[in-house]
Amino acid sequence: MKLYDMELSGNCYKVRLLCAMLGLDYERIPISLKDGEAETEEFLQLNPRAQIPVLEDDGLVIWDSIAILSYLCRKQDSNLLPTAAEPLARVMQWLAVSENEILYGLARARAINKFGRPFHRNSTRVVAIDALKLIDGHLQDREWLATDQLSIADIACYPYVALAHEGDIDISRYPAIQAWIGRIRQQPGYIDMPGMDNTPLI
Ligand SMILES: N[C@@H](CCC(=O)N[C@@H](CS)C(=O)NCC(=O)O)C(=O)O
Repeated sequence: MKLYDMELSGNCYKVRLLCAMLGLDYERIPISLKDGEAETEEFLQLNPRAQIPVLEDDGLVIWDSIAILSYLCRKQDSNLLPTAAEPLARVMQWLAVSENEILYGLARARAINKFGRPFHRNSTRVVAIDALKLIDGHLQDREWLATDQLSIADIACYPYVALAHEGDIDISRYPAIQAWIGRIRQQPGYIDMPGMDNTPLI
């Protein structure tokens, strides 16, 4: 398998983290967004959205981190993506949060600071805080987001929460989130990405 990837991308890291947890080997193809490498004719053949991550598996091309996480889980028959109706729906709920509140809040707050992206700081911050309150409230009496065990819902929501400080968003007033981050980091196969050694934890 080939992963079109960027070290500092939280979305790419979701795939790297799942592969590490599942013990999957793959080749990393680095893509530089700032050099326009996702906008070349060749790359647009892989992903017309001009985004990473993209996975290539024996001629099959899959773009979008959620699609890649789902593909790999089903291919490996992993219970990180359950198949029964209710737990599957619970995972989908939190994948939706990862692509909405977390993307428009936490990920964009970070992208302003880290990549100079032209998003609106204050409105981004409001959504980021909403995301943290939602997740912290949900985790008050739960260990994991979707079910009673780790799933790709946790893997998809985790990176931009754990990198919130890079967008000047403080997670230290959300102890349930901090405890959840600690649990994820104890999972077999867990790997970090740059910036995660500075996540404020209890
Ligand atoms: N929903 C997509 C979002 C992917 C995405 O936005 N990737 C960023 C890097 S983290 C990207 O490629 N952005 C293109 C750009 O900034 O030009 C996913 O989860 O894969």
